[in-house]
Amino acid sequence: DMSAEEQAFQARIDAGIKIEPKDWMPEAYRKTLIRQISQHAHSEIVGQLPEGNWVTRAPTLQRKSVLLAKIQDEAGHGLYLYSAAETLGVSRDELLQALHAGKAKYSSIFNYPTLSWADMGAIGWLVDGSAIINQIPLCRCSYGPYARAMVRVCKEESFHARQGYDIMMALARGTPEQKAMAQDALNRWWWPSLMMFGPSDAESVNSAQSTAWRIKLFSNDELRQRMVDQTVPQAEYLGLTVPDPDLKWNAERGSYDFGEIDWSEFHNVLKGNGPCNRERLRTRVKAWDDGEWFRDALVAHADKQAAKKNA
Ligand code: FAQ
Repeated sequence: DMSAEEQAFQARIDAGIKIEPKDWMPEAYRKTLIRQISQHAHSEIVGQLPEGNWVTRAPTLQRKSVLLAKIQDEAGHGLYLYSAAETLGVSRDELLQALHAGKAKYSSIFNYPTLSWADMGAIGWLVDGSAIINQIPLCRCSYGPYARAMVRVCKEESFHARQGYDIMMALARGTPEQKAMAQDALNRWWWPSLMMFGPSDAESVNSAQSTAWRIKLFSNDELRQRMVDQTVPQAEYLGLTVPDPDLKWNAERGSYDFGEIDWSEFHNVLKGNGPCNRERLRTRVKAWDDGEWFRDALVAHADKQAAKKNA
């Protein structure tokens, strides 16, 4: 049974009132948000790595500067999200330690390799496309700092998705080799992109409570369906084939039916055994260790300034 405090809290949520950092909240609500927001922050930061692989090999100066801008946006998103998590009483150092120790999750999608330039197109189109579908509703979620961070993040994500689709269009209209590269990237990124939305509703342990708290406004399967319905016509426009023999328009539902996701692959990636899990973690830990001298210098400088002021 809910306490009087919990009932009042749930009534505010049901009335669509945002919860702010200093408001009373159940410990489980705080914990759920720290979990989700920190996973989301880690995803933005680790998500820079697959694209970082192509910065020095972008085909033109224009493509390179656009890709750089996108990757820098992702750093910014990670920082807003760590700040939003900190409003819940956890420190950024604790969150990063959990990531570096391999204890914190980040999105499964960033454990796949980027083998060709076309992967920059497929990531923008499919991965940022999926991120937008998942994040637009989060702009209306119950926790104020998270909801507000999502507004700007979503605007930037739509630029990212457009740049990805623009790469796909250039390749799809290019030479047969270029078109084949685009098709290969779609083949490799399609299913992992569908996995981004999380387990099926039947398997989603956190959904019921997160929905009651208006952290989730749509279920994992609803958002995944929305992604398929939005993306299939975009693939058709490119003249590419979605790698799913079971994909079929269902006129009765007004939606596409699609094939079964390989959930064993998903769980394997979550356990740390995807193609790039170890490499991603190693790269982040090395970046943290290599930056130690700089963090130490910042603290030393701040201490010196404070000492001067107090003298
Ligand atoms: N990967 O009960 P549920 C981006 C975990 S976009 C890894 O359904 P929930 C932009 C889940 O955490 C990507 N783990 O959980 C970008 C839970 O484990 P836990 C980031 C996953 O939370 C683009 C367990 O499975 N976006 O970064 C995944 O209700 C391009 C059971 O699942 C967000 O984080 C997965 N795919 O729903 C950057 C959005 N799916 O924590 C660079 C915010 C599930 O109990 C380049 N997050 N799990 O140990 C969410 O909306 C939700 O957390 C879901 C999962 C929908 C991801």
